[in-house]
Amino acid sequence: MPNVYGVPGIVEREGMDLESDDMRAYETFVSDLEARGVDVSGVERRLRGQKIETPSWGYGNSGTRFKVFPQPGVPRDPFEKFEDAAEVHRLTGVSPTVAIHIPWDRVEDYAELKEHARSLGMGIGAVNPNLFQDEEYKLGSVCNPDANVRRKATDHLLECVEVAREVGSDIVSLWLADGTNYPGQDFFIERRNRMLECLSETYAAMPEHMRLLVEYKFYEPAFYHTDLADWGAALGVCRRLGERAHVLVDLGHHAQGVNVEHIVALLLDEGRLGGFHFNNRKYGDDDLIVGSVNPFELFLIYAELVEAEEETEHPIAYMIDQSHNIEPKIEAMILSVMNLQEAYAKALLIDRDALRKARREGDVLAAHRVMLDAYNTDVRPLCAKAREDLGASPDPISSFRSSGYAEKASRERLEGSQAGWG
Ligand SMILES: [Mn+2]
Repeated sequence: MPNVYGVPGIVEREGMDLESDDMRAYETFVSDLEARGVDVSGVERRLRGQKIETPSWGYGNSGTRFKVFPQPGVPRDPFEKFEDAAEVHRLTGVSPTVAIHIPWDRVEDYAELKEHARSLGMGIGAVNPNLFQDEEYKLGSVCNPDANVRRKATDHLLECVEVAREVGSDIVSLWLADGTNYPGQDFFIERRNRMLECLSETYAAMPEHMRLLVEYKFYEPAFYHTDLADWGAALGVCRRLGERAHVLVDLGHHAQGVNVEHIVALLLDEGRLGGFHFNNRKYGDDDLIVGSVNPFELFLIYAELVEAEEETEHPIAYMIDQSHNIEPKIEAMILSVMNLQEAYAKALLIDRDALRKARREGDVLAAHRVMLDAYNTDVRPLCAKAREDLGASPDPISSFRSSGYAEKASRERLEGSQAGWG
């Protein structure tokens, strides 16, 4: 068994003693990294500074088109979703904010929700409008041929700007389900102009500190064309709106084989990378736990981010967007955050000087091996140490399992409902 820092070969014990074997094992691990030229304290500092936002909808019941499997202890209202999220933050130390979804998280008094979050040591993050669930949106929301429907959609966007203002959030994060199902159904360009008109009105209503994140997705629910199908379409719209409109990359929203890390690099270079929706996929928009199917891709995305993130003018919003249909939700969220910590840690270990040299010299495999050296390093001890230093848990899943939180929630929360669809 690994010890509390996950250093292999040391037996795990009750009542860890950081002065003795655990700490000595970690020091050996650190000197090995330092011998490779790694600035370990710098890596530890950046790991402690990482921030991952979890989504309120990731704590509610969810399902596929075919079935929602309810889970015991699921939150009954937005307040309880924040309690679950606070548990994830307590154990990981890096997830202090929660994205909310309107109307799923609509409450009478947003100041009360904000205060509730604050009392848990949490904050409210991105506000996500819902432009896909009402009858009127059958032919789209902001792209709909009917001006009355577009008015309704725009009013909802304006409501979300207002909610963001009330809860002290600086992000409205937009995903459109708009598209067409059949060739000839509607005008591509007219639809785009309708969208630009609605989004311009929304953008103009945002206070100076607020940003609009524009998410794209190549298909679904529309199956012939999608109005914001890819990063280029999203970037074009952002450019038309203004400096505070940025592209959001959801890892599950590309066709098979698309090089997502390349998209990340391009958006960084354009100064328009606004944020991420982390998840993982095998086939479609599967919304599985980030890093579960393709951890190497996640590492390569972070490899592009680590150099750029300290120089970007605006902070990049790192958010999880997942649907935990069969797995326990809080544990799934904890594991997701840990996977993101590990991907980030590995990317921080990349020997940038060696990489630059190999690239300049055209040494193809030397450059590739620099990446493999970082990727193949077991960074769990570093991440455990960072969590420990933040006052969180070195071993969050075990801590959660022994805390009794899930059992208590199952006993006390009866008749929790699903996140909002089905
Ligand atoms: Mn998303």
